[in-house]
Amino acid sequence: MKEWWRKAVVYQIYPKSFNDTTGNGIGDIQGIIEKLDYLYELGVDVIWLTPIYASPQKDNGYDISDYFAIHEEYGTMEDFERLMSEVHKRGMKLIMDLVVNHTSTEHTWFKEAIASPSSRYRDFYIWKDPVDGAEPTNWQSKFGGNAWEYDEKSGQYYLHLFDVTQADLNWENEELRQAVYDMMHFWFEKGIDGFRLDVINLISKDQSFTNDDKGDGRRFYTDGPRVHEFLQEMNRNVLAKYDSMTVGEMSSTSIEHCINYSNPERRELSMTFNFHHLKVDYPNGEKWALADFDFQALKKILSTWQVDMHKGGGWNALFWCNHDQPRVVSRYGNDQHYHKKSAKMLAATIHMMQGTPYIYQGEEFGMTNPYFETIDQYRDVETLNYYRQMKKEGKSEEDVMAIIQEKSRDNSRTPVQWNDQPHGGFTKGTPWIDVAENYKEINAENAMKEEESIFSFYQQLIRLRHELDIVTEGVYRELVNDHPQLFVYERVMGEEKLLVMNNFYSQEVSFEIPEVWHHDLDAELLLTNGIERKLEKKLTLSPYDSLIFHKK
Ligand code: TEU
Repeated sequence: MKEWWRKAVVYQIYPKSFNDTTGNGIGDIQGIIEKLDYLYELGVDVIWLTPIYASPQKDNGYDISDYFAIHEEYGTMEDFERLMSEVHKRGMKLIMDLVVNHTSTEHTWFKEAIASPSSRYRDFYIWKDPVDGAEPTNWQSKFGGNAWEYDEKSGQYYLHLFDVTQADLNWENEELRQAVYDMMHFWFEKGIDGFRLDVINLISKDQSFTNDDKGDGRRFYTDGPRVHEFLQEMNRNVLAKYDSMTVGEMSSTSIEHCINYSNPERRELSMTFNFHHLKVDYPNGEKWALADFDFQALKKILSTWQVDMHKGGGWNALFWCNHDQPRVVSRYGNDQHYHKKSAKMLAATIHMMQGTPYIYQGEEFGMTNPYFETIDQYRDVETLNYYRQMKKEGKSEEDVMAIIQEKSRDNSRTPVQWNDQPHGGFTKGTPWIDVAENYKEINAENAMKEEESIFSFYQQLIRLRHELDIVTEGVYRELVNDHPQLFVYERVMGEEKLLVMNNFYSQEVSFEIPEVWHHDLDAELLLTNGIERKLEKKLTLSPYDSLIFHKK
């Protein structure tokens, strides 16, 4: 029996924006419980909750102050236990977010560490003396600015690769590692089914702590020297004892490393997220700038990861959206003129690949970027930092806002649009962040009523994955590789084959299907977002058409 998670589809919940039952404008655990039947109907197998632990919420929960407590605004431990049992009752599974590259500076470990350099917790974090009276290295925080913060009292700096309130943990310290494993046991003993591991490939830092004369420092801690050793230790100590699934979030990683993280023989993690396919609209690698997405690069990256991970026995997490990314229909699709059509096409593109697909809340009915007009509608710490930075560099308000509208992490953090009631039915109060204006048309209730909705298309994609082994196991091959507007691939398992054809543009296109399919014109059409038709040697695809054929 292959691992259960190979056939699973995961649904990601960002609790703060999911469903508010108290009227305080912030989503809560009870709100999740109320929507479990909806998720069951969608057909997903696993729910991933982004952090719900006690937190000052400087980074919406990725700054944890107590790993053993539930953030008050979300509810209580009893609420959490009820959620878990309601999830399990429906035959679904629940995974939590494990954020152990850093803690909040409000965590008692850090408070003791900063209060007294002789505390046993001092070494749980990374402290360095100044060099020439300044920061120990030139490493940059992912949220802008230098990654070191000075502590007057001890005259040392501590490292924070993210916000200044997110202090990096020192994984060289064995006691710290043991404390992390104990905490993981606590949650597994409660009955959770696994973890999504936040920026887990950053936990092992090169101990020389040298200046990066070529970059921002990432080469000194990305897939660092002891990361595989640490994950194997975590596996031996914790993961191997439970029938769990784990997905590592890998920042700026490589295929070679991801094979090592996820090949079962290595006993590290079940699968990995990488982000290379979500950087094809970064001009010269720069996130805070605008460019059309590079379609050829997108295909090449996705295809290379399909082929090479398979060869190396690794396992991909498949996704377009999460709480850090703009909405894909606004990004690689067309939310103005082909909203439904392009949302479905994008879904089909990754759901027919090998790996475990992730659906981010609202994606299943095509939520879009909100296109907020003023900076005070944005909440995200990274967005606000870069707003200030770009203004300081002399960019105009108009240019800065145009960039933020496309790039901000808040694009995915607006409230889930449940219906056409005020604030999209998310809250009876005032939401912590505005709902997108299009909630009256684009909402879950409408999608459930319509016959050919994006929601029902996702249901069908999920069903195909559950029913057909070829979707999980078939060998992937890209076809007509350099076509300027089509992404075509096949999956092959023995005699059985799938042909997946997607038009990524709003121009109609005629083309001759790959020769290897010329003898399989009796293949059955499994699913399309357009007009039903037979497979023919010459096909015409309408704007954003997606076609999936099956040859048994
Ligand atoms: O994100 C890690 C990460 O590097 C990015 O996705 C980051 O948000 C992006 O590079 C900024 O441009 C994870 C979490 O998903 C994110 O929400 C947290 O803020 C971050 O870690 C710190 O815990």
